Amino acid sequence: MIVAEAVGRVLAEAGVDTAFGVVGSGNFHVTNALVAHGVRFVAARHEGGATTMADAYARMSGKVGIVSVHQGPGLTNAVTGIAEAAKSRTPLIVLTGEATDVRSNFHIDQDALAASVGAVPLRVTEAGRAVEDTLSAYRTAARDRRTVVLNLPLDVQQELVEWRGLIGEPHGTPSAVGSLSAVKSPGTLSDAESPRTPSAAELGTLVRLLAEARRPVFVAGRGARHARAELEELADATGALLATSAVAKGLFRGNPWDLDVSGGFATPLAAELIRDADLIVAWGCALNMWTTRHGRLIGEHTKLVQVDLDESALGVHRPVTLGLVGDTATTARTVLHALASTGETLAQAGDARDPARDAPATTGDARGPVGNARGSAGDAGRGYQSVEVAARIRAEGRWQAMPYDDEGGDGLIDPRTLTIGLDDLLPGERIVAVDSGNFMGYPAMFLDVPDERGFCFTQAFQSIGLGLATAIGAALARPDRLPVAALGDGGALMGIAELDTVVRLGLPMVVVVYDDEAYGAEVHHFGPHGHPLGTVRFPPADFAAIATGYGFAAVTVTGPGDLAGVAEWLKGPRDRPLLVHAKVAGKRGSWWLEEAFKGH
Ligand SMILES: Cc1ncc(C[n+]2csc(CCOP(=O)(O)OP(=O)(O)O)c2C)c(N)n1
Ligand SMILES: [Mg+2]
Repeated sequence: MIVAEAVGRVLAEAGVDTAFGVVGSGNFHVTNALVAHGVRFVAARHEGGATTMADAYARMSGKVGIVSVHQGPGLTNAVTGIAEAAKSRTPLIVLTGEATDVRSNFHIDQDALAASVGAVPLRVTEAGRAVEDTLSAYRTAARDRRTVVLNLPLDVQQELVEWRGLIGEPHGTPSAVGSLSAVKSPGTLSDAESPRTPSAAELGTLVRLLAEARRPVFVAGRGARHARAELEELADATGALLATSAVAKGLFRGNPWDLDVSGGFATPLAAELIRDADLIVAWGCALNMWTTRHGRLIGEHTKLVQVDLDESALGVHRPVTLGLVGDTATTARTVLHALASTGETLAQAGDARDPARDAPATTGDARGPVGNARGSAGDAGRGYQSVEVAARIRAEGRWQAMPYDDEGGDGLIDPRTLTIGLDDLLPGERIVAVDSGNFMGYPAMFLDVPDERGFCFTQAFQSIGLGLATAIGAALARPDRLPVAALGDGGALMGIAELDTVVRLGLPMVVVVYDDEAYGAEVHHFGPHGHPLGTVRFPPADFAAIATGYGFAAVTVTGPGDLAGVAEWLKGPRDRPLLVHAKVAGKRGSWWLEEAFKGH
């Protein structure tokens, strides 16, 4: 077989089940080899879309993402998606043809391009190394959680290679193959393979800080999405409240101590409780300006601990009291054992009452954060886990409970009213993807998600236009959930080509367009300073007609009554996806956007 076929076969045999892409001559054979060996291939309409689909698929499935693109322009079209994946440390392989002859129209410096956005440029260098080079790329993606651009030079692709399987191939060492089985599922490295584990002294310090803390809060990030059980157990043992960064939203859903997202999307209650913490432990979380509101969510005397696999992530955004290098689940488990074996008395003085006796009645909100599989806050009374805090989380822990003045009318719906209405209508088993823009906080705050695999947030590069492709990749990873894409009108039109992919794949998706006929983020950024806004405002676009042209069903929403059309679609048969064109009121910018402007 030729090298291109061998590359596809290696990836299929390594465990890849789905690949995305746009096929040209330079990636035709490798893509067909993937298909021939049982991999599902999803043809996107733009390489940017394909890459973000693969990124979202990887994030929501826990598998290595694969995208296949043509050399030169195929790769340049993919670059924004590659940058997003690389910044998010998504295990992703970009298979790309490569025109090494400088006289080729397709020639560019693909290594420099990949490196410039933080991806790892690798290459299949010769026929005899095809299997080994491909396995090496797979390991880099899976084990090191990196986005790899695997260049397939056109001349090398055509060379003949004798297939001898993954084990026993001419240049594949047994150890190279042996370690492959350990990296099939990213994020599940065995303890022995973790690059480092915290020292006994570091662990001892964390145990002491936790034992001393009266109001500890755990903030879990992307690097803790596999560590729910361990963190909940440790939180219960130490009386900690639980929060997440935006990318890990949903991780603690159903836990009575879940504060939801820390940062710009935090409820006033979550912000207050996090600010009042005396110890914050960040688990696999960068503690960036979004998660900490530029540091304002961290109290003056709050001690800060950061646990991360990546040593270079420690203390980058905030100075930390203690930084530990290690896997979050393993570290939490070790700390829990250490606490138990040292017999630390964690119950804090002054919290000695029996909470089971005096637990307050619930607020009657049947959809509140309590009433979960883990039972109620019956153990309240330890650390920050008090009866009072439990009651406040029940009463004020969700954005829906916050009163607001509806600003809709005159053919426009208040985006909060829209989103709350959708939250009520859409089934709970959903997977939500959110694009970037002024509107983004509404779906991020008002649409509930079932768990951390119910929210896909491709926002590390802060690009608009990725939301629809994100929803497609997420939908394919979780076909059991209703996919919801929340987009602004600007981001929707930027990524519009993939509406075709949604229809072609038969995805039962709900695409919600928050249409303010503007790049609202820019309007609210510059408007208050008196700048002319003609460059960022647009005439009306008929999204319902556009979507119908692609084969969608569509509903135009100008007031709460129009949501009946969504209810009607939900009744079934859902044989066509639905686009909800919401004409939203947008006189004022959203307050989380003001946070964003401070970052510019
Ligand atoms: C690829 C890209 N281009 C431009 C921007 C700058 N930008 C940020 S938000 C935004 C407007 C988005 O408009 P829309 O999708 O309608 O959402 P809205 O802000 O109106 O809610 C723009 C142009 C960006 N972040 N990414
Ligand atoms: Mg807009």
